[in-house]
Amino acid sequence: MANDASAVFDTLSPAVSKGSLADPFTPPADSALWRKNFLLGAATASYQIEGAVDEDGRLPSIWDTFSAKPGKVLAGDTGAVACDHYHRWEADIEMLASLGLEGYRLSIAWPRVMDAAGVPNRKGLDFYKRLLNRLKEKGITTFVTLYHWDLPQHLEDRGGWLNRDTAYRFADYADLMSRELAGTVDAWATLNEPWCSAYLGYGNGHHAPGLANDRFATQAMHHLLLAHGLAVPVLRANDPASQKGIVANIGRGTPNSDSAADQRAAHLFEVQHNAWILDPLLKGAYPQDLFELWPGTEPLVLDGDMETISAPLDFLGINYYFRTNVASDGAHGFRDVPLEGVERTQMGWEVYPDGLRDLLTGFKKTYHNLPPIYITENGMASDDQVTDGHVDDTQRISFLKRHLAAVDQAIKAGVDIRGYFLWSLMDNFEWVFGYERRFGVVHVDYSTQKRTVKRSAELVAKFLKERKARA
Ligand code: GCO
Repeated sequence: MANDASAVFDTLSPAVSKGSLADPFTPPADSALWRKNFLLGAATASYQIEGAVDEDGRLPSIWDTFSAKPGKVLAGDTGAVACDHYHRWEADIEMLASLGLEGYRLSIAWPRVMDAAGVPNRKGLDFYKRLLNRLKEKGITTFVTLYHWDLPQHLEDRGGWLNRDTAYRFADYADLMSRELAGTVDAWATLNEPWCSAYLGYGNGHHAPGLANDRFATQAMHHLLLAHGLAVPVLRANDPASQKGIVANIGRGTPNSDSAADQRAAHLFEVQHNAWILDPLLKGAYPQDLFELWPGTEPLVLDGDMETISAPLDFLGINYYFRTNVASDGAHGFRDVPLEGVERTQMGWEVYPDGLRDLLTGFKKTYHNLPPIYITENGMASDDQVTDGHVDDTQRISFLKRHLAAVDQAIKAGVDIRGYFLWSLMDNFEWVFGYERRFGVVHVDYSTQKRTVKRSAELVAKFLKERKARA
């Protein structure tokens, strides 16, 4: 069971609990992170933590189907149990609150709250109502993602995101959820990382549903963004007091040499990772360079679609993890050129905080209507082990400090960044890497479901406590 969350401060490792000033996390005094209105929280997602995949009428999702296929997920792991959050949510929220985190980003499992005919599932709805009401009772700001990849399988059976109708079904789902949860959600994000859903799910097949065709990727992306655009006015009508936005993962691509070909390759990398999503949302048009990279893959776009997609946003969620070094592939694209001698995480991702700062300051120049930004995911995976009841995740502490410094630099450069969510509150199902890759600031022993607060979380809690005392 979860450790006694209320005793978090009693478990602080000696170096921290004695109030050591030079702890390795606390930001410098002039950092914008000391502003009391800068929201600091943690994030999770339904399929990655809930488990209970066959309980209370939840229907199968594409990730239940995909992870059950041999060879798709490391060690054959699935989200069937995960962190058993569906049953342990009260202790998990206690733990979140005891760390002093001010915000919590969660996602709703579409298959848990509606059936194939669109009929609401009361038990599923009640789970999220209880969870959100408890968060509000504790004064925690709630960021709710409607779609974090767990598409109902019955919709995939009818074409999934290749079927335009799925966008309209998503708007119906957004209508139900915003009517049911209005007043408990401070910010709605329609989608999490459409790039992953479209490219990994339909482009290279590495993620559910596992289709691989560039043409599929661009059409799936169009229907995902259309779903977003159809949902935003519905959310506005049903829950006017909340913020509406979307969450995009962004990629920093750097050229392997100063050659024009490699510079072009880095540009095309960032078109494929960033402009493919941000241009439709903020400019109402796809970047034409994308179709240099993928000739002949223009999606079918109907009249009015781009106006729908570029509905004004209250915020843009940004997920950032690493930099990719690229060179020309000698044709019309790019290829990864992994750098030697750089710091990497358990995922093999390069630690590169400057990429976050540089992308954000670049977006401010590129998009005149760039909405306020929340860093909705940032963090790293490490092979964390519990020793004498503690987890000394030194690299994560350093990673977080450096990326928060990059956020501060972007703010000082004029980027309107209003908050930051750790990925993740707890270790969880890391998609095709299963449970081996640990992103949490809280360790989960999957054999006992015991939660152990890692030193990174202790230091974040200490900073938040100091910040609150100064307010
Ligand atoms: C993503 C997803 C998360 C991942 C995290 C680490 O950004 O890919 O939102 O679900 O677990 O990013 O890969």
